[in-house]
Amino acid sequence: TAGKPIKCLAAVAYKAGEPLTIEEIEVEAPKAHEVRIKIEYTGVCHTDQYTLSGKDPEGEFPVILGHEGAGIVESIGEGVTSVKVGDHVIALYTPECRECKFCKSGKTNLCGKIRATQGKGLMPDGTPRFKSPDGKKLIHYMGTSTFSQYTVVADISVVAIQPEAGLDKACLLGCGITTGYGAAINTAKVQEGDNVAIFGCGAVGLSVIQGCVRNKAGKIIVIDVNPAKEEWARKFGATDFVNPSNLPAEGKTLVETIIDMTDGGVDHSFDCTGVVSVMRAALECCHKGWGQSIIIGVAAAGQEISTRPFQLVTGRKWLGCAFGGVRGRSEMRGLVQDYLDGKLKVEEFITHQRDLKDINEAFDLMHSGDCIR
Ligand code: NAD
Ligand code: AHE
Ligand code: ZN
Repeated sequence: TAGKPIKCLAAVAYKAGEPLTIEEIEVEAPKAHEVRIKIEYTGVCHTDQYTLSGKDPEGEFPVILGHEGAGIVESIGEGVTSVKVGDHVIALYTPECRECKFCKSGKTNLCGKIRATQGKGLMPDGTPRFKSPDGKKLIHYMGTSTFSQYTVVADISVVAIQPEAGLDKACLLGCGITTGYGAAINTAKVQEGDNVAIFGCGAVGLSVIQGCVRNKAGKIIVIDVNPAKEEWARKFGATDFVNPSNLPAEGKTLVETIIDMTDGGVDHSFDCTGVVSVMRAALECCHKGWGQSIIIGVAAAGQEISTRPFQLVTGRKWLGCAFGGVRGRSEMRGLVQDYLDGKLKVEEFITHQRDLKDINEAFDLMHSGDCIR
């Protein structure tokens, strides 16, 4: 079928806030520098839910969501050299072209080459590869659209991985796990003995814990409003757990509690909630003079962060990252190897599995509190 359109099932988001519709769509052949992937597994990330809710300023409909997917290359367009038919691959919502200003800077993993069209839900040539049953255009999402049995991505938005990894596990390296692990290692550069506070214990927060454990952090304090997350946090290596609705010392705020636990504040904090008031607390529990806070959570359109500038004047730093600062094409195999060598937990994240036809249940489960991925 290489070179021809393929009919397959996809979960289409027709309208903000409404369940996805499973239906047969048409996926065109990959054009030059494009790759068509048979998606075998995909995670459902909080960011998919955020865009489906209508709160994403870039969100448009009808769209095929999904950005945490893995599969097998089905066909390639002209000029594709980085992957071949049959390769096991992970789709990359943060591409890596190695030739734009961003890639060449050596300072960031954000690649600028196709960001504009990706944000509009189109392939780099400005057109989509999906068509709905009535022939209308469907747009892409985050350059990946993994909620389809077949998808087309740019060749800079895909990486071949070790087939031994198992695509059901490997897909999770397409977003949540890489994001948290990378944020601790690449962005914060946690050092041995550093004290850290991690706000939000979902897949991203748990992965930050893993990065902190790998770099031999000192205290690893996890904060979550869901008390059931304490067991998860400790299993991954947290040394302390704080529930903001049930603080240990009366009359103390959450920020004061963390400052007291760490002799003046943490060296690094991470927001893995997307809640702007939490982002403020995460900054303000940092140690005076050097503590830094990394924003990972995605907040809705219109939300803004605030603090007293004094917090920064006195040496705290506010940072953030996407995809854990990871350059997917160069670094993904290394992460997969960490998993294969038993140094990075992946299968532990899989709490629920559903068929594509039941994807709306997967969205419901995401809110249930006992679901990690
Ligand atoms: P999740 O929903 O599984 O986890 C969030 C956790 O935060 C939950 O355990 C929840 O109980 C907790 N929480 C909610 N409100 C809280 C509060 N006020 N105080 C303390 N804890 C609170 O989500 P996830 O998949 O782990 O993703 C976390 C965030 O990261 C989301 O906003 C997601 O969109 C974002 N994200 C960003 C990137 C990136 O590249 N920057 C990548 C992946 C996900
Ligand atoms: N369109 C959204 C962007 C949200 C956002 O920041 N997304 C992250 C990835 S979240 C994965 O779960 C990201 O990659 N950001 C960098 C980028 O270039 O989008 C909004 O809120 O506007
Ligand atoms: Zn995600």
